[in-house]
Amino acid sequence: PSAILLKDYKVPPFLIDKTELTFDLDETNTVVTSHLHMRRNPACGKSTQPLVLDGGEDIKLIGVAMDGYTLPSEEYRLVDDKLIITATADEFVLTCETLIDPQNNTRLEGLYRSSSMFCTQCEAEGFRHITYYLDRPDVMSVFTTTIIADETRYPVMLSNGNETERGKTDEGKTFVVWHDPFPKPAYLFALVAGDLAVKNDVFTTQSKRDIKLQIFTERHNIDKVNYAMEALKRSMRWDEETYGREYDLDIFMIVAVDDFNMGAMENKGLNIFNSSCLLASPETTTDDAFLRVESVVAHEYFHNWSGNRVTCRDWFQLSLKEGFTVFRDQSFSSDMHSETVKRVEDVSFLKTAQFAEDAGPMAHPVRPSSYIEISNFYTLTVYEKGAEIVRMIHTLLGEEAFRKGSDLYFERHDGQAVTCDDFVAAMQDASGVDLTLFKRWYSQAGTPVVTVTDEYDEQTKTYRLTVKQHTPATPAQPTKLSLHIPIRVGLISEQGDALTADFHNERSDDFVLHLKDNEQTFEFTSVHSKPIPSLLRSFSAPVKLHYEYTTEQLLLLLSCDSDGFNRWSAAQQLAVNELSQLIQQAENGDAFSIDSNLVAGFKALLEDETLDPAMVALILKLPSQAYLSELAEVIDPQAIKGARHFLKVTIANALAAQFADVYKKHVVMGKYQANAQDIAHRSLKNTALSYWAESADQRAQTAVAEQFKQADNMTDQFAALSIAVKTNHKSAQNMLTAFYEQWKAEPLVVNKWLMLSASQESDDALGAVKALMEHPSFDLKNPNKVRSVLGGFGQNTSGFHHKDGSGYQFLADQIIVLNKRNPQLASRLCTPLTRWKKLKPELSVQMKQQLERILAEDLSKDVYEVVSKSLA
Ligand code: HT7
Ligand code: ZN
Repeated sequence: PSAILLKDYKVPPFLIDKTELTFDLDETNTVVTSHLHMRRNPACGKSTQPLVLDGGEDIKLIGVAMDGYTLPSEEYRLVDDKLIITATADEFVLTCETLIDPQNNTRLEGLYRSSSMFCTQCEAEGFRHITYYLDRPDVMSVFTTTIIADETRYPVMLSNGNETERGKTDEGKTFVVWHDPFPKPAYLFALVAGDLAVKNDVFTTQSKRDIKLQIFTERHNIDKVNYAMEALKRSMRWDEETYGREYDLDIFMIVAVDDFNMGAMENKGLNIFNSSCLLASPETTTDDAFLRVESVVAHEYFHNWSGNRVTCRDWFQLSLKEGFTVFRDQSFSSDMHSETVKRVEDVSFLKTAQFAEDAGPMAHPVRPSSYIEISNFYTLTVYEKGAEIVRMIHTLLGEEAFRKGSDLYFERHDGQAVTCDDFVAAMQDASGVDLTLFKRWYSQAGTPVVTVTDEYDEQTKTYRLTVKQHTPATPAQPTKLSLHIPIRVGLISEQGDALTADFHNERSDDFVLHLKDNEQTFEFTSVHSKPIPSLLRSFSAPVKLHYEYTTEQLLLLLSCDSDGFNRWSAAQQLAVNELSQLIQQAENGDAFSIDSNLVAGFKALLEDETLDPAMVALILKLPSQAYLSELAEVIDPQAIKGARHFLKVTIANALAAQFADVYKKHVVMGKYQANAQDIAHRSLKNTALSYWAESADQRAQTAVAEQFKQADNMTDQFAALSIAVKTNHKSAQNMLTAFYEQWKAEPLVVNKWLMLSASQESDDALGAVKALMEHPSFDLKNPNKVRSVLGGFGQNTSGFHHKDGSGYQFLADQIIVLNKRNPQLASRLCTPLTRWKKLKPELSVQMKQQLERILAEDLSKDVYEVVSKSLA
């Protein structure tokens, strides 16, 4: 397969002003008729280029006509899934009839079946699996869609826009016509048909228009959409208040489907959701999952402006809509709950997963310059690092100018398909802030390393920070340029108070430094005592920061920094320092020994009742095995696991009484609510239990079993079960069995059970995972189930990283099977194998062998791209 390059972008030679589609729905033989009102693109001048329409290997062309004239087979060609028509007029109506088989569409792209319904997924290039089309985001068209089906089986028939007509065909079937007045690219097209239940609501916009809101699910799930509906209304209000964006159509619909490759899809007026991101009830959904529902509902809704009204010119610009929309959904969640907690969670995820991507073989810029399969570029870099870029622009411009920039962007580009440069230009033009150098963030891959040293001159009361930046080489980018990095800094006295200083004619204790060169020194004057710097406050840039903090300084920052984020960051650094030593000891075969500073810091934290329980819980969470792997130069999974376990048990035994006390104090009384306050208490309570259960105090074991039995909500029940499994509770197996029996009718809960079971460490972890894949609740067609089992197995150190390589071989076997059935899913499952170069040599060689074995297969573009780049 060949690569597509950003530099080859050309405007489309044809435009499609109107798209009229008719779907005669049938499980295995759906006939799609399209009438495309086309004309040559005036931007191409006088051209005679042939018309080349995208298609897929899974669609069958029945016939093609131009202005009503049926083309004989010599007047068109089908080459490499493309329909080519050499001779066309300047303006014409092209009619295509195609036959598709939704029932056997296991790729879950285009039109497919999920349970008993029909649904679509067209981003990025799924529409070409429905009919021949100019399937690219810069071709925007007004769609009218007619759905014909047997109403007894498919009483609900939906598409984008407004329903304009409904009636009976001559054969007695029902037809429904939908018209979407907003021109859109084909990737935003959607169709759903099924026997669905609906929850209705109304939202009154700021200009007093009533919008009909509808959420559709399979009948047995309709009692689980209240939370999503409320989240939708909060999102609509927030977008009006924060960005001045009002909803445009008269109706907004969401549909939940069980089989879905990603989280959700922002189709115009008809969002389609993975049911795991929409359905929620206290009994079946954890706090984390509630928050995820809220943020995904918000994310997809926000796309109506940042993505749909203003869309991407080409797929290289994906972060234009995704980075901006992630930034918007993060800000929304932050406003709805706690700003610091949200920031810690987002940064922790970025530093674990995106930094690893940036350091691996698939590293790419936020605006990539080449791809083989675009589905592989829906990445943490495009989404999360893309959001960090928007956040940095927000920091550079300030709240008010950022809003002016956003207003200008929407005003300038409404109804257009544009680039990341257009976004930055609007921000620059509205604010007057020069973003020329800053734009390098879009084109340069890799995580910059920022190293800070300092000196304080007692005589002159001057404090200097010398800051250096360096970005390591990434594939295809051996040399790197310096970036414009905003570094928020605070100064703190050795007593823990804020310390003011003069810097650039401003007296403050909190500054934004603009690092633009490879090395710069920043001088602060009138600083009355030697400061401890609080660096990169709120994580003002996605970089790796190095400063030689002493343990005492970190403990001071942990207890005194006014920036909540950096208090967490100090605790993380303390734990990382401790764990690095333990990992080293494990690798050397030495006995474990720890410093007691972390224990002292945690003790103070547990005894301070004035602190926000959510923050205390976050600080107590030890750096994950995945994050420690990202930090390691050479990954030794067993050593990391052993070190982490030792530290947790040591802290647990030293502070068992405090953990028991905190556990009891933070029990939430009353009816379950997914609000910030209750979530915070549950989080601290369950974190305390996870430590207490690691201690020698037997009462903790009883508490775990009691909580499992008596919990009235999934957060507490699942926390108890997970703790039991992770601490080898004597009843862990019985609890797992009881949990399955209790929840076997709830697929989303069963997925949690599958994941936890697959992650359970044992001598025969692989055997256990194989048995799970034979379990009646498992279904290879369902991506959520595959991700649960294989994702859980990926966290199973003894099983996945078994020294005989059997864990890697098993994952490779699954990838090979899924490569044909569902290439997008298969390709994502490759991620753990792409880290092979960083593993210790005896494991690395085995992982590499499995990648080579996969590469020898007849591969989809998706899997080929990831595996071949990993081996390069
Ligand atoms: N914009 C949506 C992306 C998406 C997707 C991409 C590839 C394959 C399947 C997919 N499902 C959804 C989701 C979003 O970012 O909002
Ligand atoms: Zn998105």
